[in-house]
Amino acid sequence: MPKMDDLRDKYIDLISAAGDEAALEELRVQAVGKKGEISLQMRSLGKMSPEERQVMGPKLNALKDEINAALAAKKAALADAALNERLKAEWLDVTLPGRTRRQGTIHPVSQVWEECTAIFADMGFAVAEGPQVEEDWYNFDALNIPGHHPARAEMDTFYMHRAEGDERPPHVLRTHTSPVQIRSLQAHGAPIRIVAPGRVYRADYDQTHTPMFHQIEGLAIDKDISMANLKWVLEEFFSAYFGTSVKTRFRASHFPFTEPSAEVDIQCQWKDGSVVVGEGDDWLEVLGSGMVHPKVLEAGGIDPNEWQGFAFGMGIDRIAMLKYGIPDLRAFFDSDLRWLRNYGFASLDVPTIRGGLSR
Ligand code: 2NL
Repeated sequence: MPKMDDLRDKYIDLISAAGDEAALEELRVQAVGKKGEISLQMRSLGKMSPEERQVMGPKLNALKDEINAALAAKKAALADAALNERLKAEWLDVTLPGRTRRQGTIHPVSQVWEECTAIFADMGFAVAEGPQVEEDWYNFDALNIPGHHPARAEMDTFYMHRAEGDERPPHVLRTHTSPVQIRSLQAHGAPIRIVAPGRVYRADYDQTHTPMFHQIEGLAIDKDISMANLKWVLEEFFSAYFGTSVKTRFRASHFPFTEPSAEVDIQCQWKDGSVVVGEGDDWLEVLGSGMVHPKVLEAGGIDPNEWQGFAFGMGIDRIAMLKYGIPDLRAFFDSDLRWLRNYGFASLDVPTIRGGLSR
């Protein structure tokens, strides 16, 4: 039988060197488990003389207690060390400043789009929308635009590719939102009062034209709608939109889809290179309009002997440029958005949280 002190020293050393809980458990089984070294010795007490047993019994019990205590102490020490490791690894400096969040903003064109539809909605116009890829019948024929009209040339209009043998009617990227209004007429009939805002496409690109731009068209059909109603609606609209009363000037014009037709100018003044609306005695052309052509009413399934009304079309981007003094249309769509702050829109690179870190 190994000497008790040797046994004690062996296990106390092993326990103190144990690297983790698993090693500690192994030592526990080895020392004081059912078949452990100390348990075996306890079992051998029965073979001892009573005198021997009286000495060895308490000694073995004390040793067992000491080893159990050492195991528990080491276990606690290991748990402490593990917690310290975690605390060291997972510390968090809650006093660090927050990360700067860049705040987005509505695009000025979207904002103007909404402003316009809201103003017309207040006057009783419903909002209509439709496809951007449109049958050429809806985009041109229904609007009394003849096949030979220059607007229908591939120079000016984006035609969708058609595979050989595709017999479907030609499709174009709509060049105005008028087809939406034809579809609304067909679907709902007269009377009708709608605006059709949306994206439109023409093959054109310079300081005042982009191949995609935005338009809002209006249509009011009833028994007795007149040019006078058109004039009131437009003056009401411009005054609401520019926030000041704006004089309008109607000039006789020509569109295939209206008769008579008028181009509409708004009162403005040039002040060192930029334009101010609602002042002065200069004029700025902003929209086209007229009484809907009988052929167009017919295309919409409406009897022109029974119904009549006005229509108008206006560029959203253009009146956004006017309101916010933006000189180049391309800035809306081609540039990144940092320029926006020049026009009073919070731009994407302006930190909006005070005290945030600058990058
Ligand atoms: C312009 C000209 C215009 C219309 C658009 C229209 C729509 C239907 C029937 C008749 Cl469904 N007309 N729209 C009418 C006149 C002019 O736009 O220069 N826009 C910027």
